[in-house]
Amino acid sequence: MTGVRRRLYLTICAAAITTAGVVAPWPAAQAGEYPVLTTDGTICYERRAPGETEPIITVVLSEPSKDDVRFVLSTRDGSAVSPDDYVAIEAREFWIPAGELRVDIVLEILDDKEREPDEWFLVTIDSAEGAVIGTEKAEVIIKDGAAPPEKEGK
Ligand SMILES: [Ca+2]
Ligand SMILES: [Ca+2]
Repeated sequence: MTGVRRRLYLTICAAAITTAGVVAPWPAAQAGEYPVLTTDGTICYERRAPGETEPIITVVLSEPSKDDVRFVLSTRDGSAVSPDDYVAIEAREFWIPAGELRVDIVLEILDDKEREPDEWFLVTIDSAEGAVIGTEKAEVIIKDGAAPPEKEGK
């Protein structure tokens, strides 16, 4: 903290003591005020059958907000690497419209035609406006090849 910012902080703390008698920690006050933004990651296959939808991750709010909630989302390479295994998302802005609880984000997973073990990469919520970030990062697991056909008569 720089000298000026530290002095400002101390001044505000002193003001809080005189007006309220106690100093409430700021982040806790915010956490009660704003909904919490989380994502779970997902497990998907690198190859999709014809007609099968693209894999998605869902970002959800703990409760609806009266304002749009905006956030910036990125991906980070793990054992899965962009652009060989998936298409990276680089600090792209998304939003959940006022009154709604979720947004689906489509992932572009790429089939490299090589046999390999499961691979993973991370999805991170870098910043948010109008919400507190509950999940800073979540894992996307890419399984090799296509999903096995579902057995019938089960
Ligand atoms: Ca791969
Ligand atoms: Ca593969």
